[in-house]
This record gives sequence, C-alpha cells and structure tokens, in this order.
Amino acid sequence: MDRGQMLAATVLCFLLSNIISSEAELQVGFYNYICPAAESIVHDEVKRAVSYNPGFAAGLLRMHFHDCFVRGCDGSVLIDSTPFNEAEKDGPPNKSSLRGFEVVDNIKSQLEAVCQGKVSCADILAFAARDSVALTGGPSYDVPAGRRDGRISQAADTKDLPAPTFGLANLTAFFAKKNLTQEDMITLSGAHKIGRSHCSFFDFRLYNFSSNMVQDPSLDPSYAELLKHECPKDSNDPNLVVPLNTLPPNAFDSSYYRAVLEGRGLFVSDQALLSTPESAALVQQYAADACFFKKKFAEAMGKMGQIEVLTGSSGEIRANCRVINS
Ligand SMILES: *[C@@H]1O[C@H](CO)[C@@H](O)[C@H](O)[C@H]1NC(C)=O
Ligand SMILES: *[C@@H]1O[C@H](CO)[C@@H](O)[C@H](O)[C@H]1NC(C)=O
Ligand SMILES: *[C@@H]1O[C@H](CO)[C@@H](O)[C@H](O)[C@H]1NC(C)=O
Ligand SMILES: CC(=O)N[C@H]1CO[C@H](CO)[C@@H](O)[C@@H]1O
Repeated sequence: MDRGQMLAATVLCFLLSNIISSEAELQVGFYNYICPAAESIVHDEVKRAVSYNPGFAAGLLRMHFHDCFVRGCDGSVLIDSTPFNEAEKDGPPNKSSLRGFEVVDNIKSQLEAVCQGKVSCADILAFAARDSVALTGGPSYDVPAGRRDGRISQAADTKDLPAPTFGLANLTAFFAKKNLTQEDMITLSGAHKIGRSHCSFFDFRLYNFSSNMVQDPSLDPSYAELLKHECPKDSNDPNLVVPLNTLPPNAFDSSYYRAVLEGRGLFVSDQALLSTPESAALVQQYAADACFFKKKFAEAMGKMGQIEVLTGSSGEIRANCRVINS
C-alpha cells in the first residue's frame, strides 16, 4: 500500500466506525449539556496514563470487558471489597491482574470537581476503553452514554467471565449468554493484540498439556521456546508476565489474527478461534484486512457496552467509584 492508499483506507475506517447504531436508552453526547468536559477529561487522563505506561491501555480495555460481562456495564468491577462483601475485583479471574483502578480514580475526582454527581463510573470505563483503543492505534468510535452505576459487586459473579483455557464452544456459549455472537467473540478477541499475561494462565501449554502430551501441539515450536524462556517450569513466580503478542507491541492492528494463524496465540482461547472452518475464515479475513477488523471491532465494542446497562433512574451515580453511595 502506498501512502495515498493508506490514507484512503484510514479515512474509510474512520467513516464506517462512526456509523454505529445506539440501542437501549444510551445516547452519543449524553454529557454535552450536563457535563460538557466529561469525555475530554477522560481522554486527557487516559492519554497521560498510557504515555506514562502503555500497559494501562490494555488494562482499561480489559476492565470495561470485565465490567460488562459481570452484572452488565454498571461499574461494579470498580467497587472495593468490604469486611462484609467480597467484591468482583477480588474474584478468581481478576485478583491482582486487573490494572488501571488508580487511573479511574483520577478521572473520577476531576469529574466530581467540575460536575459533581453527573458522570457515572460505568461511562468512565466505556470512554476510557474507547480512548485506550484509539491511543494505541485502534479505531476511534462514538460511545453512547447514560449508564448508571450498580450497587452490587460480588466475587462469585465473576464466573460469567470466559477463561483463557476455554475452547471455541465454551467461548461462544459465554458470549451468547450476553447476547453476543461468535463473530463478536472472535472480533473482541482482537483486543489480545495489546496487553500481557501472567505465566500461570498458559504455562500448562508448555509443560503439562495433557496426560499424553507435554506441549500443546498447536503452539508454534519457536514461540513455545520463547515462552519457556520467559516462564521457566515450576517457577511459580506470580510476577512473571509476558506480552500477549510478539508482533509490533502496543499497536492495535489486526496482527493478532496473523499470530493466531501462525500458532502464536498465547492462550488456548486464542488458538481455539481456528477450531471450525467458519471461525478460521473470519480469523483469516481479519488477518488480511486491518481496516475491516477495526470497523467490526468498533461495532462489537458498541454492542458489548450495552450489556444489561442501568439507565434513567435505576442505580446511581457513584461519588467514589470504589464505594457505593450510602
Ligand atoms: C465447556 O464445554 C464442555 C463441553 O465441550 C462442557 O462439558 C463444560 O462444562 C464447559 N465448561 C464451561 C465452563 O462451560
Ligand atoms: C438478551 O436479549 C434478551 C432479549 O432481548 C433480553 O431479554 C436479555 O436481557 C438480554 N440479555 C443480556 C445479558 O443482555
Ligand atoms: C499436570 O496436569 C494434571 C491434570 O491437569 C495435574 O493433575 C497435574 O498435577 C499437573 N502436573 C504438574 C506437575 O503441574
Ligand atoms: C486465574 C487466576 O489468576 N486466579 C488467581 C486469582 O487470585 C488468587 C489470589 O491472588 C490467585 O491465587 C489465583 O491464581
């Protein structure tokens, strides 16, 4: 592609990504009158955080996903545990692996200073996820807003989150429970282009895959060697992390799908996208066409951001994202 074609492709992506229907009662520009600075305050703080540590982009994107999949996009992932309640953030899939809570705190305190009690924590997460994607080279898209914050957060509810060990059928089933299709699931998996993982989520693929196989045969052998170097056998060091993707780091394009095609998907759930001819065909299409991927990714994020939202007078606008209002 020459520069002219690249520019044309970028413009096309941009135009298509903006045509996202907003369902539910959420609205694009919801804060235009009640807190006009809301989206720019979120954007500026996310930009500051991501330039300080690019890992915050993946962290904030994952946080929105975890929020939406557990009790809907209601900010419940942000609530701290109390002596009487173990909250979502301390549930098994999350504990000590979610990042970016302090970024949300900074955003929330700035928002409370300029428009007290107006902007929900759930909307902050939806905007911050969008900005994280755009700041790392992904598509930008409008985020319909007006979500309200939930008052319940329970560690046990994190069972709704798909695990990195899932195969295609389970992944598809978990997304279906949230009214998302297999195509949405494959599309949202593209988020694994950015971010990192603890070794414990995948090291069985290197050392103890099954009763008769030490190593997962779907792993590219040279990639497996690299991972073994990063995650030594039996190290059990909880601080060991590897990038989710070895292709250009922190650049939100569709090279994740190329990696999957090459046996370089980090998780069982990444490699699982090749399990059927249909799913593999979409992986191939995304690998070949980043523009198409970005358009579909923006659409799928829009759908995910509508899961079981609280609107109108349901829920509340939390004053502190970590604590339900008294
Ligand atoms: C995953 O799918 C298998 C069948 O393929 C099923 O037995 C199992 O219960 C599923 N696990 C989850 C967590 O859904
Ligand atoms: C899925 O869609 C059905 C029908 O519109 C709706 O009743 C249900 O609440 C939705 N579930 C989720 C998790 O959004
Ligand atoms: C290997 O996996 C099996 C079954 O998943 C498990 O029972 C066993 O403890 C594992 N071995 C090691 C050394 O982790
Ligand atoms: C899946 C996973 O990483 N679970 C971890 C959740 O947090 C607890 C406590 O920190 C760990 O023991 C689990 O391994």
